[in-house]
Amino acid sequence: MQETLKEIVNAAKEAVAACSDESQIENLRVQYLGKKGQLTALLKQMGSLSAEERPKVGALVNQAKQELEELISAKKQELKIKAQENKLNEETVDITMPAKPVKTGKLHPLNTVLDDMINIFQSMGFDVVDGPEVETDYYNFECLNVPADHPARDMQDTFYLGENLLLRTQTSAAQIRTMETRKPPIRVICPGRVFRADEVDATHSPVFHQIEGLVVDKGVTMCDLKGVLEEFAREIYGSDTKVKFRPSFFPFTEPSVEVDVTCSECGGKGCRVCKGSGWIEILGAGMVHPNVLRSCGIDPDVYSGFAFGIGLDRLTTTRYKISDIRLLFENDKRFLEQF
Ligand code: 2U9
Repeated sequence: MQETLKEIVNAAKEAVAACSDESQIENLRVQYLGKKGQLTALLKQMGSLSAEERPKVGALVNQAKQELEELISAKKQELKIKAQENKLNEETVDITMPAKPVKTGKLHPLNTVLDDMINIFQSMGFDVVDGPEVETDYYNFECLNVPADHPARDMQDTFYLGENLLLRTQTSAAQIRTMETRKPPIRVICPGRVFRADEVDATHSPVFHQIEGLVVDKGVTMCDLKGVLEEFAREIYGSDTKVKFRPSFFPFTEPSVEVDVTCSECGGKGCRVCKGSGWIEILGAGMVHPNVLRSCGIDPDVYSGFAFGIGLDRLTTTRYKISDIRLLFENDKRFLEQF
């Protein structure tokens, strides 16, 4: 029996030494040490030995069993480490390989210009306020001193959603709400999408963008309006830009002005862009009408204010020399990737 034991142990040692993968070593463990394994079988034969031999052989078998257990578990560990190393080697990243190009998104040109404008007004102390695109007739027209028979209130010019609901034609309502909820001093700009029932062509779209501004405080005058708008124009078009204020009319401001800047294309000499005049109109503005202040609960005898409205789309098309406003809304990647 001792001979058999020696043979089994030697064969097992050889097999373990030759073993090269984890499943093979597990098979060997079962073959030698498992319930039906060769060493277990040997232990079962102990009954046939004499009482004198039994403890001696038993001790030898157990010793052999422990030796094989240790051998197999050491081999298992060794194979596991080897397998891990192989896996790591196979998965090595070649850091010299050129990376796959990452496609980055870009800001829409309208947003680039909008961000610039927000920065300019924020640097002058303006807050940015927002408002709904669906408005009531009251906030869009009535509160702004737009009379019932004004052409802007016509179905031909405004998108009505119901008797009293409409798509806002300007962002002024957000500023009305600001006046209703905040006490002066108020300094806000309100950028956003606005809607008018215009025919679509190269310079008109039924959806476009505005930035309106409002300042209300004690002692606000036309001088403040000129100072703020001149600063804005010079920041946008360059420090040598000249600014011209022409009298105009809006129901919500009195007096009202339209503001022109020297054409950035020709420097004021006259060219195709400014149609030979040397000037480009960029915005409308004025002193907030006393009726508008009154309808928001602000006493026009104590407070005064100025307001302005700037069309973002035209500012963007002139800055980037975009020939057709429709390009801003079509979201054609070939167009957008140029900015
Ligand atoms: C309040 C009171 C008055 C906003 C103003 C304009 C003049 C104006 C146009 C510019 C180009 C519209 O997009 S556009 O076609 N806007 O000329 N907007 S004054 O006046 C306000 C605003 C809010 C409470």
